Amino acid sequence: MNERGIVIRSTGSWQEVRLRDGREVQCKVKGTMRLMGLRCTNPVAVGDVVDLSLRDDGTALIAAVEPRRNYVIRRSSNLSREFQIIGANLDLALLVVSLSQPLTSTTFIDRFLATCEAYRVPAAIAINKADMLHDEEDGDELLDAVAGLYRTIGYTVMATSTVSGEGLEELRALLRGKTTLLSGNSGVGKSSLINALVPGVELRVGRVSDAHNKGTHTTTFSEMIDLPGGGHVIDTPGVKGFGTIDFERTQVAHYFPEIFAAGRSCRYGDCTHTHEPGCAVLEAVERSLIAQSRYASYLSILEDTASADDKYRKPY
Ligand SMILES: Nc1nc2c(ncn2[C@@H]2O[C@H](COP(=O)(O)OP(=O)(O)O)[C@@H](O)[C@H]2O)c(=O)[nH]1
Ligand SMILES: [Mg+2]
Ligand SMILES: [Zn+2]
Repeated sequence: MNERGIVIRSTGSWQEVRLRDGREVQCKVKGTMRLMGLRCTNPVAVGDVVDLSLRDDGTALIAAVEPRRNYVIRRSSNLSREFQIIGANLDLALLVVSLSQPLTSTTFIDRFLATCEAYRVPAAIAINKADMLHDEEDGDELLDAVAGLYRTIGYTVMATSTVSGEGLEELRALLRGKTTLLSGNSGVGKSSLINALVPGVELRVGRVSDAHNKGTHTTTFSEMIDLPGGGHVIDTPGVKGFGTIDFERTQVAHYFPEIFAAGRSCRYGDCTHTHEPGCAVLEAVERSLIAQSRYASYLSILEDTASADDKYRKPY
């Protein structure tokens, strides 16, 4: 019998799909689909709408994935050939960052935001563990600087704490009625935030190891959770780096809104904003109108596209 449903849990090798009548079934992906997604570690992601055929034992085979409205995808590791779709059919991607333990790098933030721009997923940032920053010397200055940087570009940024409750009302309001992907390094507090927003889910939360200030990988699969006021959040395993994929060299600036805006005034239409005379972006960086960190991230993605060019053309 054929059914349609939405993928609510996925480890990559198995999926749990919620059918329209609310039943949840364990699924495997049909072998042929795996081949089609050869370079992708998961041809089916949480948020996907899938067609499946139920088997007598109560499990099902996923036969097809409906076209995605959008998705967030990353390269499994830097310049690796494998891709990972982190979530599909999203209203919002919330990047959870921490500026204390662990420290999320600006490169990570910028690569994530650029990917969201490229795949047309609205993005926002939660700077979690705000309580720790308030306790640290210069912590509030760091918080304001990072929040200010991304707000100026146009992103919604909020400071949150699952310990003090700071920012949780604001976060609740932002997520209401939407399907939101939570992403970020391990140990930044994604699962803790969901636990704070959804009474009773009790997702496993990891300890940040003292030795490396990195979270243990407590969340091992992606999972969609219903929000009490309507909407859904997708908890994901933490990722170390964020490799961007299939960006055209000339397109990279499009994914940095402030660089794109400044670039309209460059002398040459095909300016790469790296060395050209009359480059308005270089001038804006010089005058600190564009943050050094953002420009460095732009260059790092540009470098990846140079080495990846031709080798990894669009997988889809
Ligand atoms: N001080 C502080 N610790 C937090 C906060 N949120 C989470 N943590 C801690 O950070 C660690 C990692 O949290 P977890 O939710 O597993 O992070 P995840 O890997 O992003 O899902 C746990 O020890 C949490 O108790 C916060 O807002 N403030
Ligand atoms: Mg987690
Ligand atoms: Zn330029």
